[in-house]
Amino acid sequence: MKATARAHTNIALIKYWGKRDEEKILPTNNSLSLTLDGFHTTTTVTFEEDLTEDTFVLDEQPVTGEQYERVTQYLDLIRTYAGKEDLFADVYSINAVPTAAGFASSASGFAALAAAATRALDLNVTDQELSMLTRQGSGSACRSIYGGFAEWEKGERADGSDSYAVPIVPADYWDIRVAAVVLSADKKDVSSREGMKRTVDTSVFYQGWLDNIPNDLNAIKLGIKERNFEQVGQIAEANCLKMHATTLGAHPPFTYWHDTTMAVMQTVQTMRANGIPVYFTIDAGPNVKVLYLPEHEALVEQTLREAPGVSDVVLSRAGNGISYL
Ligand code: 2P0
Repeated sequence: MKATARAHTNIALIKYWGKRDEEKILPTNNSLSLTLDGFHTTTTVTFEEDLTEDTFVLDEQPVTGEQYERVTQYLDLIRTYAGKEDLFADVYSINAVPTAAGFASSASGFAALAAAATRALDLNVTDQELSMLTRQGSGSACRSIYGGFAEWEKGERADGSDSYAVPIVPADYWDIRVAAVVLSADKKDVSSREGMKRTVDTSVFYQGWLDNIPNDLNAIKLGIKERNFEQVGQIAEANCLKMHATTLGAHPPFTYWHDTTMAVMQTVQTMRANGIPVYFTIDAGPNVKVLYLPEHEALVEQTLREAPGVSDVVLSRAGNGISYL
């Protein structure tokens, strides 16, 4: 009862920002992402009759505490789903997500864990079922089941049975690229979980965020289908700014931006004014991700490296969905 799965992280172009059910991880709005090939997690799950508890080894180090609890609680969910409550597992993970690149490893981590655990238990799940199971580990992870562009449908039902991601176009549909601009390796002040909860509960701008989502989604999906880079970039950048605006309207107010974040945003806008089509997006942290086309790679990388406060630039292409090794 052993299986190994690999999943890649993803970057949201229409952000997931808010939950309607925190326990089941059900979102208030649909989101849309691009899976990236540069960053992945490979996880082997081995269920054995004679184990008396779960073990979790990450990058050759045994994991305890909160991180271990999150994995073992997630395995409880899979065990319940499989009707095998008494079966424990060894979980062995390797993260090829440069932590300094500012990508949350929870997306690739939970997608690989869900895929390996269900395969190890011989559960015949569809991609949709796997996405639904993955969602319950970490929301954004449910989009990493697929390569290329994927949309997480928020669903309406209270039990979450209609809340999962669906593929939009595969990784080879369009060679669109992302530069991760590394500014700070500091631990963030407000975690994404806490930040989105505070925003939903208190932000005077939250309703405006929700009201705009359908327009942004329709426009970006049309842009993707037509491979219209300007349209996709403009919508992604504007959607990111709207998400971050909600944090300023929260109580107490907060922002994920540093002065260096704004300097990179300005660098991107200056490149654009000079005729290079580039757009930024920012998640729940200070680092900036820049969307660009292959023909501008050298110039984009060099310009970003020279921007104030930049410590590294990591380039990535569109990546594939779950694979089993
Ligand atoms: C996203 N983020 O769509 C958004 C944009 C951060 C900003 O998904 O609580 O780690 O595990 O469901 O998935 C980060 O949140 O949160 C996130 P949980 P998750 O990528």
